[in-house]
Amino acid sequence: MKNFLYLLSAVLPAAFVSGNTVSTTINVVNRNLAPDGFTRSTVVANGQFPAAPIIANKGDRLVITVNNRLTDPTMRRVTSLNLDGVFVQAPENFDEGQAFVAQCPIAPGHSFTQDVQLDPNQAGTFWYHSQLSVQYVDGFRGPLIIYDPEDPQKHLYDVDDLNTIIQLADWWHNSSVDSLAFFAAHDMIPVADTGLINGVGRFNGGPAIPFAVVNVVQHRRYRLRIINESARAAYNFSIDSHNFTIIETDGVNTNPISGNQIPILAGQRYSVVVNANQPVGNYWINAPFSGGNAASNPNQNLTFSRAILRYSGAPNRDPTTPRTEGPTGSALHQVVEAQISPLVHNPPPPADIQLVFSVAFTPLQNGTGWRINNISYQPDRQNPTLLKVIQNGAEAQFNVSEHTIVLPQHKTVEVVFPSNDDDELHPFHMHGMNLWVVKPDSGTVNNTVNPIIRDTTGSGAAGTVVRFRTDKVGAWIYHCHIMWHMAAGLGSVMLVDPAVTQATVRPGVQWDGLCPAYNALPADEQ
Ligand SMILES: *[C@@H]1O[C@H](CO)[C@@H](O)[C@H](O)[C@H]1NC(C)=O
Ligand SMILES: *[C@@H]1O[C@H](CO)[C@@H](O)[C@H](O)[C@H]1NC(C)=O
Ligand SMILES: *[C@@H]1O[C@H](CO)[C@@H](O)[C@H](O)[C@H]1NC(C)=O
Ligand SMILES: *[C@@H]1O[C@H](CO)[C@@H](O)[C@H](O)[C@H]1NC(C)=O
Ligand SMILES: *[C@@H]1O[C@H](CO)[C@@H](O)[C@H](O)[C@H]1NC(C)=O
Ligand SMILES: *[C@@H]1O[C@H](CO)[C@@H](O)[C@H](O)[C@H]1NC(C)=O
Ligand SMILES: *[C@@H]1O[C@H](CO)[C@@H](O)[C@H](O)[C@H]1NC(C)=O
Ligand SMILES: *[C@@H]1O[C@H](CO)[C@@H](O)[C@H](O)[C@H]1NC(C)=O
Ligand SMILES: *[C@@H]1O[C@H](CO)[C@@H](O)[C@H](O)[C@H]1NC(C)=O
Ligand SMILES: [Cu+2]
Repeated sequence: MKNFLYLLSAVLPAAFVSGNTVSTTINVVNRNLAPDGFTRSTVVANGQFPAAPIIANKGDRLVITVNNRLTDPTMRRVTSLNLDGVFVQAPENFDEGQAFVAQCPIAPGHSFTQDVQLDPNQAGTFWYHSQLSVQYVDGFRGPLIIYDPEDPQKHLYDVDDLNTIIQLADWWHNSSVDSLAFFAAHDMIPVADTGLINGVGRFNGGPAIPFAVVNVVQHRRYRLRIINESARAAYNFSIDSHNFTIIETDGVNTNPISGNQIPILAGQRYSVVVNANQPVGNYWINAPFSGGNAASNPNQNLTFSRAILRYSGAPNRDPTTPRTEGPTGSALHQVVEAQISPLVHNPPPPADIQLVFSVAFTPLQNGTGWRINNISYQPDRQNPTLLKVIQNGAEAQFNVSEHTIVLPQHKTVEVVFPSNDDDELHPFHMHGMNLWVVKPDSGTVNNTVNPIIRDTTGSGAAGTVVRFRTDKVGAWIYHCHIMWHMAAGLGSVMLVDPAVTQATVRPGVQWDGLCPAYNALPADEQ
């Protein structure tokens, strides 16, 4: 019984599910956009930033066709799509999107259709983005919401619609290619110019772009779905004069827990219920972010990283209260990961296998960068992991730098991150499955009774311990969601039973064509 949720999803074959099919076409294009008033070329889905939400119900099938129409040589012209946090089923590992692990990138002029049967038990707040290097920094990122018509938390809120999706994103004026070159040359991630909320923001010296508005009606309760789509920044989310109740972490229902501020790392999602129980008015939503400071980029101004909660009947103007970074001192009731527990009792099984991941950094100029156990992850750019496994099964060979860890099926793996002395948390994100966060950075004990369950958790100075099950065959990347760190080596691949992967994963002709098309590109287009 203790593995109830997991077992249920494992034994229900996709054919049992009678959901609808949600079909979407994403034309990935270059377009000049100015979300903060500064015009730059972007890489965006259907010409929009942020990309339009993909909306589904629990158990639906998602059929997403990506047409690569990229032409701008100042940015990467190949691409790939990841449905972040979605439990892609094991035999569909090839639809997972991780460039150089699950597939070759999609070449310009080519298409790839990802056909994903959603897990019958998975609902909540997700997002989709380019999973090629740091390309999502150039704009290809948007929300993916899986609604649950039988949401067990429905009694806690009245409104949950497109108006209540809150997307936090860091934004750079330079292209990600230039920024990555800067990082490699200086060992310093370029400091974001702007923090965007729902696609708008301001920077020092820029125009006064109107802040995003979340409209509410007094006395109604709103489920805000907050997505940290940042490539680096972590945000402290709060709303002036309002408490909120957290009910979801990364697609997992939680026991309701209240506070007035929550830190959100890159790649993490929370649903919070806000009761519009204050006098009719305009209130600041504060989302100051970390990641560099104004001293290293004079454009950056944390007091601009905000939106407005506007009650129906309030004047159409900014709040008149000071622009703070949220509650402080005795007024601060911060909710930390270690206090949150899943709604459905689902403790982790005892560990069968233990991995220790020591994270360290040596300067990029010396050719290494970020390392896990002294391995700086770099994929084999001609031969993605899954391709090698499909060709060679258990005999597949990997370079050390591919940091591929072969695991047996149906085991519980514990990953221990010893304390590191980095000044920021590394939000490690697992593809295809969830993690039991036995010891979050904010915890002091190992909780094997009711730990938080999510797919992204920060590892830092206090050390963390997570567990996951190897019940899905295939190659699943486990990486830091600070995409700059990942590009500099902070990743590894969990390869579950290559022999069974070879026997069961059947990608099809369109997938088979991706590598030949990619490998035929001139080097500067790859
Ligand atoms: C960004 O672009 C500007 C103008 O081209 C340049 O001066 C600056 O060095 C660039 N910064 C980075 C981090 O690439
Ligand atoms: C988003 O994640 C980044 C990186 O972990 C973090 O610095 C930033 O504060 C987060 N933003 C929010 C709003 O939580
Ligand atoms: C928020 O919660 C705190 C702590 O429970 C409480 O003291 C405060 O009155 C609440 N504020 C509002 C606006 O409900
Ligand atoms: C978030 O708030 C905590 C507690 O006040 C503070 O330690 C941290 O520096 C803040 N982070 C950001 C990104 O503002
Ligand atoms: C941020 O913007 C405000 C309002 O324009 C300004 O008063 C403040 O000096 C700016 N802060 C920084 C660090 O640039
Ligand atoms: C690179 O390594 C050499 C030899 O260990 C060392 O002397 C040098 O300081 C390193 N460079 C940087 C930028 O750390
Ligand atoms: C770490 O890796 C580097 C480069 O691959 C190698 O030279 C060095 O000996 C390794 N150090 C340890 C402690 O394994
Ligand atoms: C190692 O990587 C290179 C390309 O970087 C590739 O040609 C070679 O086949 C790889 N070796 C293995 C064992 O995968
Ligand atoms: C938590 O578990 C890890 C890994 O099993 C272990 O190394 C560590 O000592 C435990 N910590 C505590 C406080 O029990
Ligand atoms: Cu990191």
